[in-house]
Amino acid sequence: MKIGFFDSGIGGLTVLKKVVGNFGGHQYFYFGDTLNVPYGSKPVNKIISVLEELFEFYDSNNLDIVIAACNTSDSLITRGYMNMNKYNFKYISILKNAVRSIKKNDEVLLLATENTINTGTYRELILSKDVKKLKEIPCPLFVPLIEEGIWHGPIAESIVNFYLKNQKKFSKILLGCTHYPILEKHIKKAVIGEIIDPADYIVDYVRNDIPYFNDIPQITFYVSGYINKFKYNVERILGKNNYKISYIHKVF
Ligand code: DGN
Repeated sequence: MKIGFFDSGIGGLTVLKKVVGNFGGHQYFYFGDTLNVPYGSKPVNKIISVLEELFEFYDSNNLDIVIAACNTSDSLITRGYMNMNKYNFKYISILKNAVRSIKKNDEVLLLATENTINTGTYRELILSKDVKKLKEIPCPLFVPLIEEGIWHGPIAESIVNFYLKNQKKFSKILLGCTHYPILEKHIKKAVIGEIIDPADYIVDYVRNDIPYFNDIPQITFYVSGYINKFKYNVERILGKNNYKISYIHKVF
């Protein structure tokens, strides 16, 4: 099958890694818009126009499934900013899958980008679950930090603590940005609660659509910014796997 992903940068690799790990040898396509990262504070029109062109491209390449590996984009799409009916691929929303983790009476901490929180899409979906409490915290420094490759050590730890220092305990901590699982270790230290990575719920959901295929996965990365920097981070996240990987510079 042909399976597409998209994100502003490397965050969506946390989703790609879990999907490839579970479903094996398909053809995967990933667009990392590192020229425009971060999406969290970009004008909505800019994000939508990139997505329109990307989806046309994915559609004309006959992709079967496109997985939102970017909560910021999906918070707009799920809110109805784009007409998704015109595409032939099946679109998988990360927000709708993420909230399947939320149960009645949960006390939820949502960590996400400013744009994601501002759309109110997560808020609406989470509140419809009759939760006891919802606290939303935008963490705008997380994405630049992660794109810069600073994932461990005192700088990462102090930036996480800067946003989370006064938070104590929740039943669920929803990582509402695909970059954030990279800082999971620090987030776990700062707040008590069950960490939810929406990628796990996507894997569970697409099990009906994607069969396991025992072959070497082929991954094509389309990158709008510097390929070398992106490649370095891909190697850190995907590790030394026996995948067929190619990189193509592409701007939408
Ligand atoms: N990783 C993206 C998300 O899940 O929202 C976007 C992060 C960003 O560009 N700010």
